[in-house]
Formats: sequence, structure tokens, C-alpha cells
Amino acid sequence: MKIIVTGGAGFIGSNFVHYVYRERPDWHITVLDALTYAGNRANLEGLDPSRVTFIEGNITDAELVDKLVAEHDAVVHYAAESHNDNSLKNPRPFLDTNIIGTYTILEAVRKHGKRLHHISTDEVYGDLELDDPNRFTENTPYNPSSPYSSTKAGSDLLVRAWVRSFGVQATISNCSNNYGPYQHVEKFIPRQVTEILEGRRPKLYGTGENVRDWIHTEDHSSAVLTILEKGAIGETYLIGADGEKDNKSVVELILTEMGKGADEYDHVNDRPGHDMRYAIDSTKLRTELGWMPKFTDFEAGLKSTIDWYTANESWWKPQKAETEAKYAK
Ligand code: NAD
Ligand code: TDX
Repeated sequence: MKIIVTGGAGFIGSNFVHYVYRERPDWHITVLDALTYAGNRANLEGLDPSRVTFIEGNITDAELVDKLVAEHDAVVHYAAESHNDNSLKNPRPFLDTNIIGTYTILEAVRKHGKRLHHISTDEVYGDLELDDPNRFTENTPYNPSSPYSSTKAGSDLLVRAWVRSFGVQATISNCSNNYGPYQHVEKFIPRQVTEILEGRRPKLYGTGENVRDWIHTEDHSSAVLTILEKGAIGETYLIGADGEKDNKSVVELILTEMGKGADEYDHVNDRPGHDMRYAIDSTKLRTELGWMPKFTDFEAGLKSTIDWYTANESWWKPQKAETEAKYAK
């Protein structure tokens, strides 16, 4: 197999590249990544260049995408503008990359008859009340809240339409909140860990009662590989590991693990339109394709993630000041 991984220099894409590199030694991986502020070549260090090719390029570049798709068997499409807070400040790049970029890839896989797996998010379903007994399933209606999640929803709908109208060989997955190594310090867990490492207090939006359904990025990778190899064309699979936690509890766990008092954090202004709760029912993926998450001990996974950021200051330091300057503004 020769696969293209778009966004393979970002957080989840690079973890997937490492995963496939280990699990499928006879595959060749081409990473197509524009190296935006979120992309980092260091995420792919140590990989044999005869097995992993890096191409710096934009997924909206139709000529480049067409040429690469013609030379490969499948595309796993992670590239996106991924941060809700950025989308509230400046939505335009989200439209360009998430909508036009996905359209560009769809046109190329359609022309060359190649397999596509499209990576998406549970945020397309909007949010749940804290006491809602239901969780998101593949049949939950789309109801996105932010510019980010609405562009991801739009990209999913394009994929569905290209499957139905043009017979494109695509699958879609919608995953819950990922954590693990190589996550940009703008995101919740790495932001709080690096704030503490720099001697400042974590910052909780609003009351902190909002719930996210955490999954280790390694489990996301194994789920995506399972769908790529065994998924039924045209189907959507939800990926989740039963990891619901409210933000306040996560901050308290981080503080305790890092030797601080559990209450040594600040409440800051809430995110406009802040989704209250995400929760995934991944029964379809588990029963139809036999996938199971392995890293379901959240406290152990959080501890190893804290250890990774503690040991890899040179990785996150260059992004940190710029990220906090953005937040301060
Ligand atoms: P990220 O922001 O860490 O990485 C995105 C990568 O895409 C970067 O390497 C960036 O350089 C690249 N990129 C951005 N625009 C590009 C363009 N126009 N052309 C080529 N490359 C471009 O994002 P992430 O958190 O790793 O998310 C990856 C994917 O997973 C996204 O599609 C996101 O919607 C989805 N997802 C994320 C989560 C999560 O918890 N982070 C959960 C579910 C789904
Ligand atoms: O400083 C913070 N304080 C805080 O309380 C930050 C950065 C976030 N938060 C809250 C907001 C959310 O309730 O923490 C929660 C998680 O925030 P993010 O890390 O920004 O993630 P979220 O908005 O939930 O979206 C993430 O999961 C779904 C990814 O960024 C998306 O790409 C993915 O689709």
C-alpha cells in the first residue's frame, strides 16, 4: 500500500504516521502538509526516509494533489484548521482548508478512482446537555456550533455527496477529543501542562463543568487503520473510548499529578458558544469492525502525556510564547 496522509505533520496525523510505520512495515507513507503554525517537521523525526516521504504543500493546490493521488492507493485526510478558538477570531482559513481543501482531495480521488478516508470530529453533532442519557451515534443529526465545527460538518457532507453522486470510495470517522504527545500547546491539556511548567496557573473557561470525551491518540490511530482496511465504503464510524470527564476534573488531575494544589487554577472568560458536552457511542465500530480501545486508563495516559511535555520542552517552547500572546489578545 502507498498512502498519502494529509496533515501528517500535525498532532493526530503524525501519531497516525508513527502508528502505521510500526504496524505496517511494508507500506509507504507520503505526508502532504502545508506546515502551518500547527505543523511541525520534528513530529516525524527518526522515520526512515525510504518509507516516509514528506511533501510540503497545500491541500488546496489542485495540481499537486492530483499528481500525488495518481501515484498512490489511498488518502487518509487529516489536514485541517483544527482549533475552535482560532475559528472564532478568524474563520476564513477554516473555510479554505476544511471545505476547499476537502473538495480538492475529493475531485482527485474521484478522477483517479482511489480510496479516501476522511477524518472528522464529534463536534459536527453539536453538544449534549450534562444530564442527557443519550450519546452521539452515526444517526445523530448534524448541528455544529462554531466556525470550526461547521466547516468540518460541511467537509463531511461533501464526502457523503461525492460517494453518492460519483461513487467515490470513501469512509468517514468522527472522533472525540484526543490527547497524547505532539499536541499543539494551544489545546486544553498541553496548554495547562505547559502553563504549570512555566510557573503560571491553568486557565479554565467559564465554570469548567463542560464535558469532553477523551481518547488517547494511539486508540484513534488504531481505529482509523481498522476503518481504512475493513470499513464499508460510504459508511461513517464514530470513534470514542468512553472517556467523559469535565474540564475542572481534568485541570485538578493535572495539577495534582504535577505536585500542585488541586485548586491552583483560575477561571477565565468563557468561550463564546462553548459546547457543553460531547459523548460518543462507538458501538458500530466495535461490533461491525471488531475495534477496541486499549488506552482507557485516563489517569495513566494523562501522566505519560505530562511526562512527555516535561521531557520535551525544546519541542513546545518555540510555540508557547506566540500561543499565549494570541490568547492574551
Ligand atoms: P493540528 O492542527 O494539530 O494539525 C493539522 C495539520 O494540518 C498541521 O500539520 C497543518 O500544518 C496541516 N494543514 C493545515 N492546513 C493545511 C493545508 N491547507 N494543506 C496542507 N496541510 C495543512 O490538528 P489535529 O488536532 O491533529 O487534527 C487533525 C484532524 O483530526 C483534523 O481534521 C481534526 O478536525 C480532526 N480531529 C481532531 C480532534 C482533536 O481532538 N484534536 C478530534 C477529532 C477529530
Ligand atoms: O485554556 C483553555 N481552557 C479551557 O477551559 C482551553 C484552550 C480550553 N478550555 C476548554 C474548552 C473545551 O471545553 O477545554 C475544552 C477542550 O478545549 P480544546 O482543547 O480547545 O478542544 P475542543 O474545543 O473540545 O476541540 C477539540 O476536540 C474536537 C479539538 O481541538 C478539535 O479539533 C476536535 O474536533
